[in-house]
Parts: sequence; C-alpha cells; structure tokens
Amino acid sequence: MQSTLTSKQLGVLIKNKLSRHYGISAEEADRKQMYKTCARAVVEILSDKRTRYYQKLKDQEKKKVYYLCMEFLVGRSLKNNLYNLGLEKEFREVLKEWNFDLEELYEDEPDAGLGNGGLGRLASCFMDSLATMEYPAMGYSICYEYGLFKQKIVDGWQMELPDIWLPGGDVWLNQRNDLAFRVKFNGHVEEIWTNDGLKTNYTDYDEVEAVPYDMMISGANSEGVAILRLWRARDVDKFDMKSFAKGDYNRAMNEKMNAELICKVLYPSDNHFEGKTLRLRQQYFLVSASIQNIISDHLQQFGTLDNFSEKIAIHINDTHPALCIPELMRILLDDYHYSWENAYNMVISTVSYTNHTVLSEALETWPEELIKQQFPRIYGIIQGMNESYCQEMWNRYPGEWGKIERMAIISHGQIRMANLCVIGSSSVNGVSKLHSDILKSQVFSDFYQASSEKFTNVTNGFAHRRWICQANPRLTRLLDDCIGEEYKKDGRKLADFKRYSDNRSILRQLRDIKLANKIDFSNLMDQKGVSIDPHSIFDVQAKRLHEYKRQLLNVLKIISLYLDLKDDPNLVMPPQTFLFAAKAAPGYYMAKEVIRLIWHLSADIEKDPVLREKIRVVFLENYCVTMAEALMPAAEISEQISLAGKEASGTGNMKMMANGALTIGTMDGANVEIFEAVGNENMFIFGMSAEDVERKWAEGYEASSYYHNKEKIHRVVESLRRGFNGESFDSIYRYLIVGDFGVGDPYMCLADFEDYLKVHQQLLDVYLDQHKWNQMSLFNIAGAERFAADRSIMDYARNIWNITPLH
Ligand code: 73E
Repeated sequence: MQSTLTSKQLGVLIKNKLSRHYGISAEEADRKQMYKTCARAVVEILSDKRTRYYQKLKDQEKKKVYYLCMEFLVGRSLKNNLYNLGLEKEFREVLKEWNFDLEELYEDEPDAGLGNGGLGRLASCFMDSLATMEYPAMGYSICYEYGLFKQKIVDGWQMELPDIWLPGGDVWLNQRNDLAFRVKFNGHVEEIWTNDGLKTNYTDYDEVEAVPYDMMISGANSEGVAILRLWRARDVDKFDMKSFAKGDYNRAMNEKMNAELICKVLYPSDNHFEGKTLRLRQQYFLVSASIQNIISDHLQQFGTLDNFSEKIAIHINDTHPALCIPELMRILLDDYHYSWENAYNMVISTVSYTNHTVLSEALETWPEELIKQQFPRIYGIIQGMNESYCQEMWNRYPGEWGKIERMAIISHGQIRMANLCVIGSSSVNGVSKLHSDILKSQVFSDFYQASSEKFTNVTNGFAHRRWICQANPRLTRLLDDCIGEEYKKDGRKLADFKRYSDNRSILRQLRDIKLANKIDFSNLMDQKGVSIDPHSIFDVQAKRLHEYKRQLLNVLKIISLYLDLKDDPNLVMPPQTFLFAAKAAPGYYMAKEVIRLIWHLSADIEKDPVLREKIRVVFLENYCVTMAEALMPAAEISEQISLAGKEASGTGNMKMMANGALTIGTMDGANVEIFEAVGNENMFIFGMSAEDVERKWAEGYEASSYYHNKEKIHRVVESLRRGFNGESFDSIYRYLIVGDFGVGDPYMCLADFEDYLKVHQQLLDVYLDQHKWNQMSLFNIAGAERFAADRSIMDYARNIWNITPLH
C-alpha cells in the first residue's frame, strides 16, 4: 500500500517535529535540521506501518526467516524509503513551500557503509525484496560505530579516514533497551554428573550487554516493512566503585571500554580472512545476541521450542556468523535440556548457508586454542559435532582417512568454519551457476558426494527498484512508457522491452538518456574538482581492488593504447575515459600499488594535450553506494574481467547491464548467466574459461615466457619499469614477471592480455555504429530481467527456507 498522507498532514508532522527537537519553525530551520526532521517524519510513518504489518505477521503465525550477516551496505535511506512509501512527491511539495529542495536534502545523509562490497550490498538488496514481497523476515548485524573507511588519495597513495556516520545516520535507528541480551565470553566450563546426567557449569565469564538498534526498511508499494536489527555492545553495569573511590579512574572505566570495542569498527577486508581476536568476538557477539533474541521471540509466541524448525529458518551469509550453529546447540542443550541428537537435528534443519567465495585466503579457520579460550562451552560443542560427524563418516567410508580428514571440522589445531557450516546446515548454496558448480566439484566435493541433496544454487540479484527506478529516472520513464509499470513489481517483465529493439525512436532516446546521465555524472565530479568529458566513452571498472578482479589487466590495456598513441599521435581512436572506483584493504600492498599506478598513469596522460584528447584515466575517490548510484546509469562499458573461476558472482555487472552498459568480461561468476541472457552478439567475452585456467596451471604457467615472446606484452611490461609521471612501478613489474616464490602473475593477466586487447578493439568498432550499440544496450536492459533480487529471494524462499509471503 502506498502511504495516503496528504501534503498538508505531512506539513503538520514536520512542523511538530521541528518544534519538538529544535524549538524552531520551518522557516528558521537549516538544511541539516530539515534533513533530520524529514528522516524522523519518515521513521514515524514507518513505525505506524510496521505496527499494522506486525499484527498481520503475528496473526498468520507463518514461518519466518532470520538473515544473519556481518555486513549490510545500506547506503542512504531517505530517498529509498520515500520512493518505496510513494511519498516523494508530497515531501517535495511541502519542502518547496519552505524553499527546501528535496534532492539537496538527500545529499545531507551520510551513507550507512556497514559493509565492504558485494556481500554486504547483496544483504541490503535482499532486505528490500523481503519487505516488498511481504515475506516474514528480519536481518541481524552489528551497529558499527565506524563503517568502511573513507578513502583519500594523496599523490597516488590511498589514505584511510574514519567513517563517522552516526551523526546523521542515527536518526534511522530505534534503540530498544527492552530487548537487550547478555553475551558471555571467556571463563571456564566444568562438566558435572548429576542424577539427570551430564551437566555443564560455566563460571568466571565476562559479560557484555547487546542492545538492539532497529532500522526499518519499507517495502515498495506493499504493506511490508522489514527490520534490520543492529546490535551494539554495552558494558553491563559493573562500575568498579572501589577503584573509583580510591582515585583509580582508569581501572574503573576499563571494563566499559573493552565492551564497547566490540562494535567500534567494521573490518575493512573484502574476500580476505582477518584472523583477529576482536573480529572473532564480533562474530560471536552478533550470533549469540541474535539467537537468544530469536529463541525468546519464538517462546513468547508459541511457548515451546518443539516446533522451532517448523517455524524458523536461520540463514548465515558466508561463514562469518557460523558460530550460530554451536550457539543454538548450546541453548537447546544447556538451557532447554534437549538431547544431543534432538538438538543436532533441530539445528541442521533450521540453518542454511550461502558460500560467497572460493578464494583460499578468504576461508575462515580459527585456532582451536583461541575458540577454547574465548568461548569454552562453544568449543566443547564444536568438538562434539566434529566427533559425531567423523564417526558417521568412518562408518560410511571405512578406511578413507584422507577424505574424513578433509571433511573434519577440526584439523591440525584449526577450526574450519566452512566445514562447520556445511555439516551444521541443511542447505549450502553458491551465488551463480558456475560458482555453485565449482563448490560441488572442487571446494566441497567430498561433502557433495556424501550429501548431494544439500547443495543448490541461488544466483545473486540486485534491488532493481533502487538501481534502475531510483538511480536512473530517465530510463525509468522510458520503460514506463514502453512496457508499463508492472516490471517494478515483477522484474521479469523487463524482458518486454525487447519488443522495441527495432524502434529507431526508442533507440535514439536510449542514447539521449545515456548522454544526459553522463553529463549529470560529469557535473557531479566537476563539483569535486574532477573534469570528465561527457562526450567520451565511459569505460567503468567499479569494485573492490583485488588481484583476482584484475584492475591491473585493465591498466595494462590502457598502457598499450597509450603507447600506440605515443608512437602515432594521429591514430584514429574514439575518445575514451577509463573510470576506476575501488577501495583497497588498508594492509593490501599490491592493491595499493595498483591504485598508485592508476593515479600516476592518469597524471602522466593529463600532461600530454594530444593523448588527453583520446584517452583519459580517472580514479574516483571514495567509492560508496551513493557514488555507485550516480555511476551505474552513466556507464557505457562494464569491465568484468576477473580470472575465470575466481569471482563467485559479481553484482555490479548486473547493475550496469540493467542501466544499458555493455559488458566486456570473462566467463566468470554471473557473467556466464549474463551471456546466457543476452547472447554472444550483445556482449564482449574474452579470455580463458575456468577450465582453461585449471589446465594452464596444471601445464605450468610461465608469465615470463609471455613477456619474452609477445612483443605487445613486452612493450607494456617494460613501460612499468620506466614508470609514469616520474614514478617507477618496478614492484608491479616484479609481481608480474618474477613473483613471490617464483610464481609470477598469479592471476594470469598476461595470458588473457592479447585476447582482451583484441576484443576491446572490436568493442570500439561496434561503438562507432551507434544504432547497433543502442540495440545491444536495449537487449542488456531487457536481459537484466532475471537478475532482480526479488527473483533470488523467491528462490531462497521456495527452495531453501520454505517460507511463503503474508497474504
Ligand atoms: O563475487 C562476489 C559476490 O558477488 C564475492 O566476491 C563477494 O560476495 C558477492 C555477493 O555474493 C564476497 N565478499 C566476500 N566473500 N565473497 C567477503 C569475504 C570476507 C569478508 C568480507 C567479504
């Protein structure tokens, strides 16, 4: 249901809030005050809507899903909620009366950057779908005081600044002191025999209070409102009055600082395992608070846990919340006295797990000793699960020690979280067809043999209302005119746009829309002192900086063009702007070197008036959700060039195609399904397949032989040693040719280089044929039909969670 508030009622609501919070009238308010006030008004509207929805939810007693994730990359909320509530027009009108521009107010909201990249943004897109389609659902995460760092580039070096989002972001959070739980760490566990059997006694533990802060997310044109519950850690009132009285203020305050440290900051590495104790404590903190909350809600509603797995699905997004498996066991065993076997079965049938990466450096393994010290009871339960699973496998595969060792949860003093997840859940899925196949045939092949029924695929999706309708209003108007508005509810209807592939007027309009979006983006960048020519081709690679994503391969291509132009300044080439947007993990040396290379290459080109007419390189500082919302609609070429087999899915690829960009990419992740959707004639595929890559490693890959034998490669690699803008990049030359431990170019940039260059040239040739290009762009927009997050959520709901929407 769209909200039925009139502009007049809205005016009263806003005036009341201004008077209550600031004691001022609308005429006296400044922009910041007005933004906060509008946000408060929206929160109030959402609360009313939520109350109605909650009643419906309770009445229907349906099965619910709880989505646990260490990251939610929410971005801004005001625009999204106004759009979903259908109240943008009313707000705009009211604000205009007081000389405020709604679009300007949007700019005052900081991004809630509580995630690193694709994994966290996916979780946020899913919340939108769950609310819109009215599935009974709730998200759980941590309320980090600092989200992902703000990026500054100084002379090519990435600097990290704290992301202070709460002033401005906190208006969306509703603190629920009534729902606080206690989380226990450290201490000792004793096992005692009693008349009722073996009991455990947990003593000397430290306690932290977990306080929920709820963020409401409105469904679009529906009665649904989803809640994202973010936990903050608070000291349990244990103020040490004795120390304080003695004047030892430090000691008196110490405890408090430790508790609050837990939710201080998001760990800034994407696709990389950070084996820090504080990170482990964050994970357990999220899991323990959430599971206690789920159990207490369930008991309140049903008075028993016997129907727990019939009524509840718990989903863990990657292994980061894996400890929810032993935590749920612990509560069922110790607090509600279920037998081991019953508890085990309940847990498995409740929990499901999504794997998001096959990179070995991202696989979580924690030292046994650390888990034992931090959560002694949880450790005991993991041991029990490990023993019982290994026993079962011994019976099934007698003598196959190697196999059983690979499947064990505990091995060589390490606890393998992925194995814990597979064993402790009823469903394991990858995030694209290719990735799910790799899980079955490689990463989890032993488990797949033992329990093939657990394994499935759910291809990722994106919130198309946010990434098309809100981000690209021009395209939305065209779609509305051509195919009606049904696609907003049902993404599959985007396919109807194909009907217009021969309509010259529509194709021209598509081109005009793209140009207008490029001009908007250039103007936005102009305000930040970055000049971009909107009449050049926008070639975009926007994603975290990682070796496997191969931003370096893109740079090598640009250098090759640069050298061609240096050799022959009259070379005919359509003007191209290569846009990079990427944050590197703070400790990731090679990623930071690649940023430095991009930056100095850019500066070098800027100095040459002839070069600069044809190719320019722009590094966009501080990539975040809000920047992506401006960038995706302006992109013409989408660079998706990871080494095949490494990118689990990718979601930027889907957002860019939906906004009419053409993909140049490898057969990796969801690119494979984009290829299925649009066909070879509407996409630029190059390079090795995942199987080719495997074969090449088996044969023995020698990057240096490419360097010595291929003239174009030699020329480009040599230029790294000479350097750009007066800076040498010997580090990157060595990375490619010499390598650590003798493996140069571990992500095979040189092996795919020539094909990449060739296909890029084909792409430029097609670009000159504007009619053809626009047609291809149209097929991409229509082909994005299958990548709506609504479709992913329906897959999860039907095939994994077994839940249905409210009626
Ligand atoms: O391919 C992407 C995928 O589209 C994958 O790299 C990313 O998840 C996206 C959504 O499915 C991802 N992020 C992480 N693992 N996979 C990750 C790992 C550790 C910390 C933070 C993020």
